[in-house]
Amino acid sequence: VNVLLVSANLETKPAPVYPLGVSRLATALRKQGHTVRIHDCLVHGLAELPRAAAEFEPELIAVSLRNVDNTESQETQNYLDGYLDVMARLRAVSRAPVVLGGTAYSIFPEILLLALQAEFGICGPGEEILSELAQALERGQSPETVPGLLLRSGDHALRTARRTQPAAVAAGVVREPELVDFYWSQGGSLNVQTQLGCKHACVYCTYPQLDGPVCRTLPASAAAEEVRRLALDFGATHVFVTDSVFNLHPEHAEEFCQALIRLGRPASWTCFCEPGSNPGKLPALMAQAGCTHIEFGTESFHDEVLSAYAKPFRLADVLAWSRAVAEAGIHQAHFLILGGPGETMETLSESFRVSQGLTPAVFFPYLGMRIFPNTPLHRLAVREGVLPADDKLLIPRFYFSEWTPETWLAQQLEAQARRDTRWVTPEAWKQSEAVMKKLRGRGKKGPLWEYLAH
Ligand code: B12
Ligand code: SF4
Repeated sequence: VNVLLVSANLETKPAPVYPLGVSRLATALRKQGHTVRIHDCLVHGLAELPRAAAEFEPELIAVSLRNVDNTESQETQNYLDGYLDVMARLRAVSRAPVVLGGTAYSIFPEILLLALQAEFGICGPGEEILSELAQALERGQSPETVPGLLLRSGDHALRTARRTQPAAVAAGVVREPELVDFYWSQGGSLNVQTQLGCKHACVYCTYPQLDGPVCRTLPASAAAEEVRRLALDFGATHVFVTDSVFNLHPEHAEEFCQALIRLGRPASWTCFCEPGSNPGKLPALMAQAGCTHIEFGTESFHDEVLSAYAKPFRLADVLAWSRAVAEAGIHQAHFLILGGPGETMETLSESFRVSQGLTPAVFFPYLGMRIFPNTPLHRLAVREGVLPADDKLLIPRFYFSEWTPETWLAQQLEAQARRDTRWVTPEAWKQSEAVMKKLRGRGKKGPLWEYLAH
């Protein structure tokens, strides 16, 4: 069938992000013989969407919803209105059924299916289920025969049979040259995925819901080959590894690095790491394989808070990783969530104090913890009576520890950012946009946050 794939994401901060999920879906659908057209609202324009949809005459429209909101309590940005707009433009010109997917959708499946009045929805990695849906439509079979689908019937969402196997991550994703040109010239990287899933259960995190708790890996050599193709085919010199936790399985991470080294280190790269078990030789190997930037989901520099957040590591691990990464010559940024469960005035000032010893490093603090449905944090907030049980959470809600109220916390952070400019508040990050633009104009690639560390 003719499938129109729409990337609805218009966000360009911190950088425009190549819609890798959409390319994965297109690759899977084309393999099955379907005709696919991609409309990326950022690249091709929202205004152009109706003309594209009318011209192509799709029999199925698949809309990818990436972000719900920016997870920031101070300058909250919500993307729902944009998604309603996309749906209205599509409905104005096409009667084709609409299937929703993507990370935003997967966090709020029923609510978004009904709010956007789509016909179908698919949670998590969508390659297999979307292909099965397209095939069912082609054969005139009922979509109800496709396991893992959410169907809208009036104002109700119904689930088809459960799928027994978690989706795998397949090799050989084909990128769209037109999109690559846009994202490579406008942003700081192209992207690659080497694995899916996370076995941990940090209190606030949606990732185990999005990708599943079981880790599925791409063979390391195939993942490295994708990096080589990005460099060869598109001239990419920097790649973002999108894995939730690149070093979740250190052996796989090592194999990926070794494969890149064998290929002659085709590009430099950034990834997310957990400062978990002993770093050993991994940071040095990563540097040798071209890794230049690591973003740590550290969240706090205090053991009691790390424990309350259910993080799978402690401060000693963070310090060991920080040292090892600095020695390997890799830039490091630590993302922190201030004021979540267990935070007190003492733990906060201790976090500020400990951060002084981490050099060179940049700190990106979030104030309060965004509460997402079906997370341990959601249950805690309801139990503590700070969130009504019937709050659907689509409008962002943030958890603040009773010991560190929001206004007080914001003042503390501002003071800390004045003392140590490596603490990049959302405001400072915004102010640095002009500098970033200048650097990008000079052809600098990568996340560029190391320029904020002075
Ligand atoms: C890597 C990443 C980043 C990197 C991206 C770097 C790069 N160059 O690629 C960086 C650090 C820049 C980033 C930034 C942001 N991110 Co981010 N990011 C991720 C992460 C870890 C992986 C995303 C990814 O690429 N996955 C790999 C691709 C292949 O998978 P995918 O896109 O999800 O697509 C699959 C499925 O979703 C599905 N699918 C997708 N579309 C569709 C459509 C249909 C119809 C179907 C059926 C299926 C389907 O099938 C696809 C193939 O398997 C996710 C968390 C996660 N585990 O998913 C968060 C995540 C997507 N990010 C999120 C957010 C909020 C942001 C920011 C807004 C944060 C901020 N305040 O700056 C920005 C926005 C950036 C932008 N321009 O849009 C949220 C989005 C949900 C939400 N809470 O709103 C997530 C889920 C994390 C979270 N907090 O819960 N991010
Ligand atoms: S380790 Fe990272 S991806 Fe895994 S549950 Fe914790 S925050 Fe989420």
